[in-house]
Parts: sequence; C-alpha cells; structure tokens
Amino acid sequence: MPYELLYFSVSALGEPIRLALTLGDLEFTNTTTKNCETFAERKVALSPYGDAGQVPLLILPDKKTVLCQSRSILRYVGKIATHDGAPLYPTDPYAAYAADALVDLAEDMRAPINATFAIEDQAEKEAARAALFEPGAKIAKWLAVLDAQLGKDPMTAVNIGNIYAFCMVNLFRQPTFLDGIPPDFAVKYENITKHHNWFANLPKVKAYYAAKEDRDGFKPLA
Ligand SMILES: N[C@@H](CCC(=O)N[C@@H](CS)C(=O)NCC(=O)O)C(=O)O
Repeated sequence: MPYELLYFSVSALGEPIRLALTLGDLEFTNTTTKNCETFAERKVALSPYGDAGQVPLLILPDKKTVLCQSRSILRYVGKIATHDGAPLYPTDPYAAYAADALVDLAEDMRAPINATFAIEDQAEKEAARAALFEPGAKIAKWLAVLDAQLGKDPMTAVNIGNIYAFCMVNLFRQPTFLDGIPPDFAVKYENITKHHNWFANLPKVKAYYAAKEDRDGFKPLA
C-alpha cells in the first residue's frame, strides 16, 4: 500500500519529503491541487490540526495515520527509508545532530522569503525578494554560511540534511515559481554548486527529475 503526500505541485516544503520517499524506494501517491479537486476539503479533514491545518501532510499506508509538519515528516521518513543500506536519518547521535543542523541551517536560509508572500504589489514583492539576496541580507547571509558548511561536508552520506539543503537552494534556482529571485544568485557559491552536482547526479535523484519538466533547477547543472 503506498504512502500519500498532500502538497501543492510546487517544490517548496513538500519536495524534501518526495525526494526522501523516492530515495528510499517508498511508493507514494503525489496528491496536489492540480490532480485532486477535493484537495482543500481533504486537507482540513485529514490534518491533525483541523481547520488550521496546512500541507504537506503524509498519509501512512494504513490510510488512518496522518503526519503534519514538513521537517517532522522528513525525519520520520528518514528513519524508515534507507539508501544504499543506510537510513536517511542517521542512527549515530552525532551524525543525526549534523544532519538535523544542516536541515535547520537550510531552513534559516529559506525562511526569510515567507514575509514576501504577503506583499500584494508585484513590483514591490519582486524588489523585496531580490533584496534578500543582496550581500549581507537575510538570505545571502545564510547562503554564505551554508556554502561554508557544505565545504566541510565530504558529500558521501545521503541523509535528510543533504536532501533539505539541496531542495531549499533549488527552491530559489531558476526556473522557480517565486518571482523576483536573482537568476544567478547561486553562481558564486562553489560548495553549494559542488553539492548540487553531487546530489543531482545520484542515480535515483537524476532518474526522478529527468522525467519532470517543472523541476529543471533540480537537475545536474550543465
Ligand atoms: N510549519 C509547517 C508550515 C506549512 C506551511 O506553511 N504550509 C503552507 C504551504 S508552504 C500551506 O499549507 N498553506 C496553505 C494554508 O495555510 O492553507 C510545515 O513545515 O509543514
């Protein structure tokens, strides 16, 4: 019986979960607003938080248990999914800490974009987003830290930290559904680029995105 993920068709917070399920060969139904007419109703009915519920939601194969909170779901999947015989969420406490810290760092980098969703004027919104990538600004600051951290990563262990970092950088990489992101923002980060190419070329990752037209930013760089 497959898992079911409820999320929008965009990458964002659902993508690390999709990728973890894929890397772990765990079959899942990818339910989105594009292929499910009752998405909004199901979200409210299924969410442990009721009316306040958000997506992503992961419905377990028993069809009864529903998980919410994207990074908690990712850790759950990481504990049951293995890649090349190793769990995506490491069992060694220090390795688990390092993977968690990478998730949290990538989230620190992503989170400043949230405030821009409320800006109604399109030009103002795009300017606010571009400003986040100016040297020293909120996203650029954490991109530099992420780049330095990835420079210390041997890029051999496939785990939830690497999955989350890969997905959150690529959330901003062109083509992205987020208007206003500077197209070349990632070019200067050598370790992020190296990490991207390592991860995007993992056979299961490469195969997963090869078939997807709307995920060019997740494919190996030319
Ligand atoms: N802390 C939550 C945040 C989830 C969240 O912000 N979900 C947004 C989409 S990215 C959502 O469901 N928006 C629609 C809604 O609130 O109804 C998580 O990490 O899962």
